[in-house]
Amino acid sequence: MTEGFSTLEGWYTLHDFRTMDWPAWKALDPREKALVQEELFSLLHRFCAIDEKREGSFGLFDVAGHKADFLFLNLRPTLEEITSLERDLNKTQFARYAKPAYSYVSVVEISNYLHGQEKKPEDMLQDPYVQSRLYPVLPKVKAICFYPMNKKRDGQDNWYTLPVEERRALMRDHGMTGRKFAGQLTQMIGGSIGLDDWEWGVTLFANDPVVFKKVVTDMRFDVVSARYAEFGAFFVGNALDNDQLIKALDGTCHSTSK
Ligand code: 76R
Repeated sequence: MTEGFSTLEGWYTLHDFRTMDWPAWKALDPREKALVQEELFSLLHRFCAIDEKREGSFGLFDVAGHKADFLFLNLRPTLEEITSLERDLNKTQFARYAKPAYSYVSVVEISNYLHGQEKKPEDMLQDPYVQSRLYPVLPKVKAICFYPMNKKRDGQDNWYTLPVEERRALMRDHGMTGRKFAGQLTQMIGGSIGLDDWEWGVTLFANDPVVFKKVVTDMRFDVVSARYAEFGAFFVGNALDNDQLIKALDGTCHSTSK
């Protein structure tokens, strides 16, 4: 840990992207389809109940493009709960039709680049704002954008050899750009060094997906992104409630109440 810099960690996250085998799904007998959906809904009810008890958070999204069809996004206090819920989904009949497309594991992270430089981590943890960022209720907005990213370690462009003061100044500019979008966008940063293939998973939530394009474009002009950022694949989608999910699956289900 470099001097003057620390991170706090909250809930573990699993972004579980699935691609539907639509021909197999369409070929299912309607009664069979209803049973598969009912089993899926009982699992989704459990995920939602955890959200209500504040023992994690859950969101389901309809992904645009061919990279995936659905995103199951789950946050939990421990990695054991993450592997267990992943298995629960895999054991459903629905998983025969909803194949793994991509996944990302991280832990919600906030850094003290801008806040709490003088505060001890244990004092920062008392702050209700910090609590709400580390243990977030996923916002009930229309759209989501997810992508993994790194900070470069490439010759002169090495984020990790920059002095902390320089990183802090660059992150201040990043934060200022971000704040121009206050009220239109929520960011959730998942730290994934040592957990997955990239260093962070960035999840953005907004009602208008155009905001994703605008914020990511503006940030490309900040030195921290222009010079040091490397990006993985981008995923974008719409939030799905139970009724919309049934419509998407083109089926019927008796136990749709949340
Ligand atoms: O003000 C604060 O409380 C937090 C300031 C802040 C930090 C520390 C902040 C603000 N971010 C921080 C950390 Mn962010 N963020 C991204 C991306 O596309 C790109 O170019 C980058 C992807 C977006 C769009 C975005 C949005 N942020 C980070 C980190 C960890 C870096 C590290 O530790 O080195 C990453 C990888 C990252 C990436 N950021 C904001 C936003 C927005 C909209 C804000 C202001 C609003 C907010 O605080 O939520």
